[in-house]
Amino acid sequence: MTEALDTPILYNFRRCPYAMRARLALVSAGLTVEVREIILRDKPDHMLEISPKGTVPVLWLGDRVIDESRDIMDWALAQNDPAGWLDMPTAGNDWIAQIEGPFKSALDRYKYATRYDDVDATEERDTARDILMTVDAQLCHHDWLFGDTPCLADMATITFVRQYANVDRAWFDAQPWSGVKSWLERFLASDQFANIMQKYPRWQVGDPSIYFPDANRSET
Ligand SMILES: N[C@@H](CCC(=O)N[C@@H](CS)C(=O)NCC(=O)O)C(=O)O
Repeated sequence: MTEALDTPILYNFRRCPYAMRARLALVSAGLTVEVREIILRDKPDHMLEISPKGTVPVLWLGDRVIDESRDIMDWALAQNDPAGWLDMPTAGNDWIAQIEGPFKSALDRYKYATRYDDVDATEERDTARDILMTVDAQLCHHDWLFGDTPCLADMATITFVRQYANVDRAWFDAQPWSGVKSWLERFLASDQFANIMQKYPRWQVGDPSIYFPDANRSET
């Protein structure tokens, strides 16, 4: 019988939008984890042992594995939610479902069109754009999706919007959606984003523990 770890272990990949949103929730909940940075083409044996599906993020609690980013967010915020991210209207869950489903599907086909048969990248780009445009007006009225502060619906989705914007930054910047653009800019300029994007060396068996968030950084 394995026991709960004092400090959970996070198998992580810095640029993965799923891992990014998990880290955002861990920071917001004030939790510390041991971070093990991986590379996707050579995953650690222990990570695959505890989560054979082989996606990041994976949170290892010692007596339990959480290997879906949304579940990591929910687990973290259930313990501590000082910023009130869970306080959101039901439309927040609808928005998260839109982004995780049709938006992400179109984003992958837009970004990696050559990996799919018979995909028109421009059509996929525009499908995703139409989804973003449904929230542009509300983001013109306030800084975050449902008010002046971010909630789970912002933080569970904005890392995918960042990925979308980066496929063709010049095209994204030329679009007329001022609400969505300022939402993303606000996030990219935030301390939270800086905090989750610090770099960690690739983890190898036997390495000393490295913690996330970095104590020195999180005090700033
Ligand atoms: N549903 C999963 C998806 C995670 C996911 O697909 N992560 C990608 C990286 S962004 C991954 O690990 N892919 C496996 C691979 O490329 O080998 C979650 O929410 O955690």
